[in-house]
Amino acid sequence: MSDPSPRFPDGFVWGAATASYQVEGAVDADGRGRSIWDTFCGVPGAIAGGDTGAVACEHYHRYPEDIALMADLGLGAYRFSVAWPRIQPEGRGSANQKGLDHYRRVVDRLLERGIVPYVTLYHWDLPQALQDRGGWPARDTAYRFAEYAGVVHAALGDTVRHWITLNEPKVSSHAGYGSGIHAPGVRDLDQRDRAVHHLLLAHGLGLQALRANGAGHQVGITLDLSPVAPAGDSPDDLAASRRVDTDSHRLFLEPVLRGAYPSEVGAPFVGGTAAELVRPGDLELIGAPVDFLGINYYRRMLVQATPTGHLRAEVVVPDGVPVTDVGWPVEPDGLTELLVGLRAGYPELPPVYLTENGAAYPDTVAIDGTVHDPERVDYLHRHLLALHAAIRAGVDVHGYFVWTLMDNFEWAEGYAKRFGVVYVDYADQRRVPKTSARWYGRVARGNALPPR
Ligand code: IFM
Repeated sequence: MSDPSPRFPDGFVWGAATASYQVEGAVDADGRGRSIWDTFCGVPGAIAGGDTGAVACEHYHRYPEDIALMADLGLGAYRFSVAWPRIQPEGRGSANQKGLDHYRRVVDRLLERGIVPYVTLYHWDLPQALQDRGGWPARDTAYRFAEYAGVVHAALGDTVRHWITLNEPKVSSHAGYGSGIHAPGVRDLDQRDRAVHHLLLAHGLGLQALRANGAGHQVGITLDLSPVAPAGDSPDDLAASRRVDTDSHRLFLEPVLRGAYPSEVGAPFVGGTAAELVRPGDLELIGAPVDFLGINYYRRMLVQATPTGHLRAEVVVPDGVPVTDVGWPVEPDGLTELLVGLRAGYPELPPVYLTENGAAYPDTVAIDGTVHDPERVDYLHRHLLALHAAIRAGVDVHGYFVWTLMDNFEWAEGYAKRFGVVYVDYADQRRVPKTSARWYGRVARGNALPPR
C-alpha cells in the first residue's frame, strides 16, 4: 500500500520563486536602466492586452509585505532574480549602489524572517544598452555577464550562499532570437544559435567569477526540461521528437554536464564555422562542475512531424489530458519520468532542485473575499507526489520552489494568466493568499504531503 502522507527528506527546501521583471515594477526607481523587456513591451501587439512590467506587483517597494507573507506561510526559501539594469544601467562598468542596496535590503529582510535567499542572476531582463551592442548573439555579452555576476556576488556573497547563473537559457535564446515571441523579438536562426552559445558561455564565465571568491557557495544553472515522446509510431514522428529533444534539452544539458555539444547539432556548435562560434576553452568553462542543477518542469512534450518549419516538428497536446489556462497539459508523471530518466542518462547529474513548477488558472475573488483554486491544489499535490516518487527512486532532489509566489507579468501573455499561489488585485495591489498558498504552506511546515 502506498504511503498515505509521504514525507520528504530531512532538510528538504520548500520555497517560492519569482523573477525581477515579472514582479518588481518601479522601472524608473533608483537609477535602473532600461531592459530589453521595457523596449519589447512598447512594440504594438507584442504583449497580450498591451500590458507592460512597468508597475507589475510593485514588489520593488512591497517586498517587506511579500516576505512577511512567505514567512506566515512557513516557506523556508525564496528564489528571486536580480535585475541586471538596476546594477549596471548600461550593462557594464561600475555598479549603481542604489540597486545593490535594494537587494541587500531584500536579502537582509529574508534572513531576518528565516527565509534562505536563492539568487538568480539572469531571468531575461538584459540591459537594453547591451542589446544595442548586439545582445546575446554578441560574444562580449557573456563577458559583461561575468563582470555583473562578480559585482553582485561581491555585494551579497557574504550572506547569499545559493546562486543560479541563468534561468532557462533555451527560452532566452529560442524565444528571444528564434521565434521572436520574447524580447528582443528577433527572428533569425543564426542569431539564435549565437545566443545559445553565448548564454552558455556567460554561465561558464559567471560560474568562474562566483567561484573566485565564494568558497562554500552553491552555484548552479536552471534549465527548463520535459520528457519528449513521439505523438505516433511513425518513423517521422520519432525523428521529429528526437530533433526537439536535442534542440530544446540536450543542446543545453550536455555542454553544462559534459562539456560537449551533442554531435547531431552539427555546425556551428560542433565542427566549427559561423566565424568559429565555439572557441578553444569555451566548453571547459561551460562544463565546469556545478553544485546543483535547477530544473523547471511544467509539461511533457508530445511531438508530431510537420512538413515545414525549422525542426519540422510541432508539440501537440494529447487527447483527453486536462490543460491549464496557458494550454499546457497536466502530466505529473512526466516529472518522475524526467528525473528518473536524467539520473539514468547522466551519471554526472549533480543534486537537483525543482526551481519552478506550477500552473496558471483563471482565478477570481469570491464574494467572501477568498480565492479558491482547487485545480492548482490538485496540480501541486500530484506533482509533489511525482517528485516524491522520483526521490524514492533515488534521485537526489534538495528542494522545490513553486512557480510562483504571486500572480505577475507572464511575459507575452501579460497579466491575464495567473500562476501565483497568492492572488494579486492589480487595481490596488492587494495580495490574497489562495487556497493553494495555505495548502502549500502546510506541506512546507510539515515536510510531508497531506493524505489525499
Ligand atoms: O513565468 C515563467 C517564468 O518566468 C519562467 N518559467 C516559466 C514560467 C511560466 O511560463
